[in-house]
Amino acid sequence: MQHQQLVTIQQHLYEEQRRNYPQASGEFSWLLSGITLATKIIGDRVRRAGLTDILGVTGDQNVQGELVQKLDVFANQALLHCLGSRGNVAIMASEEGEHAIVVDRDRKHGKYVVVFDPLDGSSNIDVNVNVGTIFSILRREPDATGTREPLADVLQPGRKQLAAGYVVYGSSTMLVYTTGHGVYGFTLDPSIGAYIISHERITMPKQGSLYSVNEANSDTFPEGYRRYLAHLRSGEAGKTYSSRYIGSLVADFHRTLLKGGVFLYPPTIHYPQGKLRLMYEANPIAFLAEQAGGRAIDGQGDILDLQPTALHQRTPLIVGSQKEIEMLLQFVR
Ligand code: P6P
Repeated sequence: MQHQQLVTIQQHLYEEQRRNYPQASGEFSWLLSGITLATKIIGDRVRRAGLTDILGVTGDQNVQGELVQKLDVFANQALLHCLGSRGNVAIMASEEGEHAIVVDRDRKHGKYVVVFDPLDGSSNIDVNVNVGTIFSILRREPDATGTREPLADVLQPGRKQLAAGYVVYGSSTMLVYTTGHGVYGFTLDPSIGAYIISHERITMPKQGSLYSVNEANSDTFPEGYRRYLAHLRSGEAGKTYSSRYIGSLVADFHRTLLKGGVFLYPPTIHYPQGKLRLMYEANPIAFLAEQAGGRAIDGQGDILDLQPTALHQRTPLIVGSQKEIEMLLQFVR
């Protein structure tokens, strides 16, 4: 690679900040670097997951004498450690923790709330399928009364996100993020341990030719979803659709972001409210989709307009190209 193209994520963040927030303090970039550090630590462990077994785990200790933890516990601790030491994070909420963690910072310094799924799809690791880390960054609004509960700082609609992104641990480790000025992709160069820009301004095609859903549930989808999928399969939508489903949200969305089409997890008999979590799956994914020119809905309205009521609440999620979402609304709304 010619070195003049070697744009690291730190350089990109600096340039983005100078372009869009010239008065910014740099605190936000400092916060994001905590996330990128954690994901490098997580990625290293995910890559070695198989080896941990081969190298002989004796009880809870592996050959390096490290305590072998469930990878999602490890990923959670990596994020809590890297973010907790960033100084400007006031509240952290994780898929792994029942309650949000309040880091004792006054509102002047503790400006940010970070919500994350440390290792989404972790059950797929055993079969070497891509997994991912998903994160969402919110501002901790000023509170003149001094009485606002931490959870109220967390339960903000997705439209209030300052930034969102994911890291997909796949054939390469890729970080995709947005701060509201477009979607950018970075690929980790393990030889130098840096995320290098690989996808400038990712935009989702207006229509794709793939749909992504767990067909095993389709008999229990509401009827409008079943008719919609039959419509896509029929060719009446002007395209011959094919089906792709990995069963790991970050991997299924990453493909949809780049190729277009639609990913959907509708209401099912087991998950009448949908399976995916609003705060740390649907909201960050929806922010990225909209920033890339796509759309994300819950079957009625936009995901980003939903007012959360609980940290781990679930929602139906249909996300993808404008055309496929527009068609779905004709069948479901
Ligand atoms: P199902 C993984 O467990 C996950 O939370 C998402 O990553 C994924 O999209 C979904 O569940 C898959 O669910 O019911 O199709 O196995």
